[in-house]
Amino acid sequence: MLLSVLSCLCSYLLLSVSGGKVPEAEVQIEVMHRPFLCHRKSKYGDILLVHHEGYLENGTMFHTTRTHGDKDAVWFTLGIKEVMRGWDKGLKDMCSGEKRKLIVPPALAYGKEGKGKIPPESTLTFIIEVLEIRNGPRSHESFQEMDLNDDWKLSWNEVKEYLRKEFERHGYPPNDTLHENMVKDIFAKEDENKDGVISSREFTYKHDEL
Ligand SMILES: *[C@@H]1O[C@H](CO)[C@@H](O)[C@H](O)[C@H]1NC(C)=O
Ligand SMILES: *[C@@H]1O[C@H](CO)[C@@H](O)[C@H](O)[C@H]1NC(C)=O
Ligand SMILES: [Ca+2]
Ligand SMILES: [Ca+2]
Repeated sequence: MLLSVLSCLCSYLLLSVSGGKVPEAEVQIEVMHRPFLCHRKSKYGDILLVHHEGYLENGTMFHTTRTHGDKDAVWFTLGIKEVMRGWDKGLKDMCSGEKRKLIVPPALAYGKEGKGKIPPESTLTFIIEVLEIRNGPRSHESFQEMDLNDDWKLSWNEVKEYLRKEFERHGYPPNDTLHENMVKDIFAKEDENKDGVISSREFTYKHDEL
């Protein structure tokens, strides 16, 4: 709440300084259902399990995760541009069980190019239901969970062990080649000073803000 007030204030100040530049595209959010009980709300860095349906401007559905019951629901990390920016902006502060309709302008979706079935310059409508919210790898809790020897650094093996456990938890068979490749990617991005470990600072303060 405080944050959103601050960011409104900031954009107001920016606007008055720059003499009214074009406001940034916004996602239109409509809460369709909010559960009575809400233990925690989604924040940047969380991983969300969602069902979603996507519609084009003429009402044609171009995608749904509902064809095979709950099997096709998807996990993604909020706030790190893993998904289109409209989702990062439109799925904050959600409760598990909440359902929203998002109307996403092209600038926050597939833009001038479009993609596959989505024509260029499409405003897209999504119906999104959050089934589950978990601490993403960015949270302090997950750092501690990953840091097996409590030295405040993540070694290659600690990250790999974490991936193996996460895969297992989601019902995927462990795959050493895949995990090695993922760890390599993670270290390439996260180990900024290339000392072979990911420090808590390197881990926590990175994609914190968009
Ligand atoms: C809706 O728009 C899409 C993309 O332009 C097009 O392929 C589809 O045929 C349209 N459907 C209807 C019912 O007009
Ligand atoms: C393990 O992952 C590699 C790399 O992604 C893939 O090529 C291979 O097929 C996977 N092996 C199994 C048994 O799933
Ligand atoms: Ca460690
Ligand atoms: Ca490091």
